[in-house]
Amino acid sequence: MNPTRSLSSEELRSAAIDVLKINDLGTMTSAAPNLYPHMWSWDAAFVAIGLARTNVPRAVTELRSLLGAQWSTGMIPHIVFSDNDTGYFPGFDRWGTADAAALPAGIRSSGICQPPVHAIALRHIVDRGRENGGADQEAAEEFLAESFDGWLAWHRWLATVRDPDGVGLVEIHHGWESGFDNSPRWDGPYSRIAPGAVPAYTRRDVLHVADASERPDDAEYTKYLWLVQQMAEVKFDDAAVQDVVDFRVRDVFFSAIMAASSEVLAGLAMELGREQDALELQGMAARFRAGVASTVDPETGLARDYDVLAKEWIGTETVSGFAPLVAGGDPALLAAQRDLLRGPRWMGFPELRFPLPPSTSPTSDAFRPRTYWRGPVWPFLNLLLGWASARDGATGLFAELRSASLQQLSDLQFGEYYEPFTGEPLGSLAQAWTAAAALEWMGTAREDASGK
Ligand code: 2M8
Repeated sequence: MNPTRSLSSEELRSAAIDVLKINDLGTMTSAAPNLYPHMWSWDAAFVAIGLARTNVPRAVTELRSLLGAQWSTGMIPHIVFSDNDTGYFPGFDRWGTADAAALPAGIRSSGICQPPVHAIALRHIVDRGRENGGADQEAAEEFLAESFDGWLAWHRWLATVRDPDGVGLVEIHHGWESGFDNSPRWDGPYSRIAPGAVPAYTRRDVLHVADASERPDDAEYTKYLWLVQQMAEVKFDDAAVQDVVDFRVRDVFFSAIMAASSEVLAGLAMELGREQDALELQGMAARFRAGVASTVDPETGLARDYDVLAKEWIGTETVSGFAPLVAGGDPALLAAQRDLLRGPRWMGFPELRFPLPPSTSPTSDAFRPRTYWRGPVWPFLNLLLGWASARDGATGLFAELRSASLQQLSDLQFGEYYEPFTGEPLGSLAQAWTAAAALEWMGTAREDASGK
């Protein structure tokens, strides 16, 4: 790109569409061309949001493929392995899920899950279908009716198996379930894990990034594999996993997505005339919203995770502390969180290339500007924060996030994550959910910036 010339939105749109095409494997989209040659659960939801802006039937196919891998328990697995096995590690065999009773026949998947963004994606597909009318509307409505029970089963599984005590927080059993793999949020829980013998392995992820130090280190990786092994030993049976696994954390950001998505799914249930299901889903939304709000540290104003095994709060200053903004709820809490987000520890930190929240606050000792989930800016997260801001009438914050995100993404690299001070794209390039975020930002109207 010629830096002296400003980019037209048509150029950005067509570059983003190209990235989704490069990653298109037919009925699923790889998260990235080389580093992640399979379908990831929450990536697929964001990809579907982007695809809904350009091709509603293809967006439907994305979610249909993901739902096709749903376990008989209701769990939606975090990776659905494609046939395009270019050596991602750990692959299907290393996961050991072939012995899991709940794995559907003919499906190759991992045995853990990721945050439930899917109902939000379904809402986008239905809305775009209705806007376009005709065949798009038909495809979207048909998919809504056909898939609703699957999404409901997914939410029920999370609300029961992963929150057995009804505290309104989802318990996770691996940092990979959070999607924030090596975030400093998980340093405490991982520091207490002493892995047993893990069979020898060769990492592939470090071959696909310019600098291996951006990725989790080998000691972290061995712990990741140890947890997989613990779960595989009990064949990924839900009750048994909870008893044996060395990582048990109530993840506040996952819980916030559960709250927001349950509310959205309740709205879709009403449209289908399923009032009882809508009431149940509204109940889930209220419970998880309250659970998220209950974690807020009165001193920092940030929401916190809870380490179940160590019985302690995790107060590291990461972007997950803004979980209430995603969950929605008490207007005073949301207003305070918006002030904090715009303040000097986050979007207002003076040296930022673009005023967008880094994954860890630059004021924290744990901040690392180039290391994966320890500091870089993640574009898809900004889209989620923008969506929640628009939902809550925070049009000012929405417009700020939108404008800075479109500037960031005009480098046309669609980086997996970005260095906060230089704006350099890092990790994988041509990352599918980053391209999808660009398409969705472009599709949303410029909102009146005079709002909250
Ligand atoms: C990253 O996670 C995978 C493991 O699930 C990996 O590092 O191999 C995370 O950023 C996760 O949030 C994301 O869904 C996945 C694919 O983009 O990559």
